[in-house]
Amino acid sequence: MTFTTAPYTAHVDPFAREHLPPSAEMPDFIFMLPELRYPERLNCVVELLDNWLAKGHGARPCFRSLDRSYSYAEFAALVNRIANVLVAEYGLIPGNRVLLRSPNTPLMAAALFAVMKAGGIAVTSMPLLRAKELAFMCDKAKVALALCDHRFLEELEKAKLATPALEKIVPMGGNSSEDLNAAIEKASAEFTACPTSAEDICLIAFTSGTTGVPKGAMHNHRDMLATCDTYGKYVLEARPTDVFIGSPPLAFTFGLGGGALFSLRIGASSILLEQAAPDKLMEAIRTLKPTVCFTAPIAYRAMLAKLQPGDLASLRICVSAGEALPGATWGAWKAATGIEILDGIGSTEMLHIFIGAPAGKIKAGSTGIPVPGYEAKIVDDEGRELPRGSTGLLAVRGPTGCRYLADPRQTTYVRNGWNFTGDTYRLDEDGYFWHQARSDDMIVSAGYNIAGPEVEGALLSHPAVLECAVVGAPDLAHDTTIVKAYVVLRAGHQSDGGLVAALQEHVRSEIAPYKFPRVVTFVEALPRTESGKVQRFVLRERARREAEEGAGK
Ligand code: 3UK
Repeated sequence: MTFTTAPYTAHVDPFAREHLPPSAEMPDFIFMLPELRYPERLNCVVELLDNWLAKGHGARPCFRSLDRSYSYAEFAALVNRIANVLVAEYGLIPGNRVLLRSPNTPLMAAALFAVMKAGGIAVTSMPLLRAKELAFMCDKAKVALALCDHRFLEELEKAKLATPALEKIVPMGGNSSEDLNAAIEKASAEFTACPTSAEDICLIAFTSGTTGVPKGAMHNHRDMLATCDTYGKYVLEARPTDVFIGSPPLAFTFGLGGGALFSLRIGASSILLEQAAPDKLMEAIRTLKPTVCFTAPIAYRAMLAKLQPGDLASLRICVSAGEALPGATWGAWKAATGIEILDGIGSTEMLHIFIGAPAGKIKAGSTGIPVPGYEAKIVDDEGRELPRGSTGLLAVRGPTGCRYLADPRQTTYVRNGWNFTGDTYRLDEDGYFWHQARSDDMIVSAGYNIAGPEVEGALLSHPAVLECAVVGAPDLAHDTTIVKAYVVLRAGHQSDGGLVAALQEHVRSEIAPYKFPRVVTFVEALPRTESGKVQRFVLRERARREAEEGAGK
């Protein structure tokens, strides 16, 4: 008879453990760097917060919003008070899921870390999500308790009617007697962290899903630190004196890292903005003088269009992710600010960035090289590794990886231990990775494979173009697919036939002529997901409709 000892866990509620993918479907986790050898018992909040107090750094700035700042000591006390309320008032048991719904505020960050410190699992949701999406998440992750900014209750109340899982919604940040604030005031500022295992799940992040049903990506306490000790340490190279700012929501793991984890790991501070559209972000940078900025390519382009000399003088590091950063945007930002944007590809499944070059090693237009601690390769459809110089599917592995919550799509993302992100990349002779397209966004036209983002990059280098997206459109008359561009113009440019011809000519002179957009349609804005990505499938659908309508005329 053989006896196996179950691995240590502090979770009393076994839900997450029981809904992990079977071990045969797990990605390989590799811990090559010495800093990635974490102890078996690990609560990430102790490492990110309590240890700074123990080191006497309690008076240092930790988080601030436009109207309030918190030192490390104040923030840690807030986390402890919320953790006490969660356990004593709402009966949180280690392993329980807690939904968080709020714009980026220090209170939202404190609630998130309180859940983790108490051994719970934070299920983060973006404020833009509607009742249907929230109900889906609560159902899927069996969330009984939700903490919700008092201004965003309505959709969640509606969701509660639609799912039996959700039992209680606690408003936060308001003045009502049921508000978390009221309970916090009475709670103790001391709380001993739940002695979680490094492998106890502490976060379920739902993919924003450019298509299809969202997937819940599960991450553990070790993962929270591993992203800091790889990307944060070796690529970002931020310092304790840095001040972070950014636009992505904390509910998007890009924002969780950039807005909270990376700064806490090194004892630096972070500015959380409730509203972070490019204008507001620029205004906050001007007045609060942060040094590190996290945002998406579209925001860098929007800021460029409005930049006055000296506006962003405090910044020394800029990070871009979520979509490919075209070389044209990189170059224009450098010319205007002197800063070389760090592009990086990350995913909800991998938690954060796994390919990206550090300052001084950047090739404009390329995503970069694997982050230390990660391995990346390009493979063909059968999973065979392709040599440098080839284009193929991106596969990665490292200390973090994909664990979907009870989802058959696990075997699409993870194959033979490698994570397949769904992107097509070219690996150049120097080992740099160049994003081509989401694999399902590749356009096959007259026998050629055309990567929409390459055509977009060429269009963007034309002065009239503010934003654009390129998709394949049916050409019903010739039974083929053609390249179609949807273009948002900069103010002051006229959308006429002359401009269409000029844009087409411009693309033909920038890249191989067969890639030029046969059709150019001007639009006011591009459809985007709540995390800011262009929804090319919406445009493909629109292009199909337009082709059919055109044929019917
Ligand atoms: C695409 C990129 C080219 C790519 C994310 C940083 O975007 C994040 O996570 P999501 O789950 O989407 C993942 C997919 O987005 N992508 C992201 N960054 C880039 N494509 N260049 C890039 N620099 O298709 C990827 O598979 O929403 C980004 C950190 C954490 C994240 N969750």
